[in-house]
Amino acid sequence: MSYISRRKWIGSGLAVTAGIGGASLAAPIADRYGLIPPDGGGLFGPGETLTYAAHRLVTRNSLAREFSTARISNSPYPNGRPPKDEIFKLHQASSFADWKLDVGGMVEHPTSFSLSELKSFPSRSQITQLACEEGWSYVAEWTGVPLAHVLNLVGLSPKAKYVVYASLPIRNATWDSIDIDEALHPQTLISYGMNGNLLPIPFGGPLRLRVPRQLGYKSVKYITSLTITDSLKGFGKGLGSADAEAGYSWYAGI
Ligand SMILES: Nc1nc2c(c(=O)[nH]1)N[C@H]1C(S)=C(S)[C@@H](COP(=O)(O)O)O[C@H]1N2
Ligand SMILES: [Mo]
Repeated sequence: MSYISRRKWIGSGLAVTAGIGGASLAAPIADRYGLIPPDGGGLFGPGETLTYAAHRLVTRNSLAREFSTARISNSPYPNGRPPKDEIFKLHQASSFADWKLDVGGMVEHPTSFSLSELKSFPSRSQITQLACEEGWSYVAEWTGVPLAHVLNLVGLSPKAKYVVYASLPIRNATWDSIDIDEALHPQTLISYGMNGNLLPIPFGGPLRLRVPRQLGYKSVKYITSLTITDSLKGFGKGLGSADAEAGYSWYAGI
């Protein structure tokens, strides 16, 4: 038994509990570990709680699959059109020289990073799959600075639980959030490169959060802000993301 960690036993216990008595019985266990997701209430709440808590207890440090260069998709599909908004076009005209990523909230040093600063930090490249909840996917190489690096630079408060991220306010702006486990995971990138080039605008250039362990909608394009918080209650309807407000799962682990 020694080779199976206590966390894994608790995770298996959660799954067994759900099998016998329905997902709602998992909630008290999840609560004890601080693993109730922001959309853990309502009709689908027990299922959301079970999925999130079981993933976090059992596969917290697992890696998203990485592929060989041979598997990179020839024609990746950009979901949505490039922004036509005037404010975006102005940024584009100046090659995004004034694009900023504001990092604030529960950090010691709130900081506004320029693109060139972000590009000067240690980078990581990884070939992963982006999978949309609608059923299509593609494989590409993403390059960027690990979100963990930037969070360490600004000094995360020990109370921090979530990172909320949002697009520039344009027509197809959106916002989402991830927990600190996902934020500090080495494959979670603030991404500015794709397949060896600058990240193309249709794919979220100049800056996109790339969260390869979760469905495509968590990889928000055109990001300009990160807000670190201990609660998602003050953001929108309190469900943790625009997609959760539209009826999708906040936790979209794959
Ligand atoms: N700003 C912004 N980011 C977004 C979206 C969006 O509509 N606006 N769509 C999301 C969804 S639903 C998916 S599946 C992926 C698609 O990524 P792709 O355009 O690289 O295919 O982007 C995500 N990021
Ligand atoms: Mo999607």
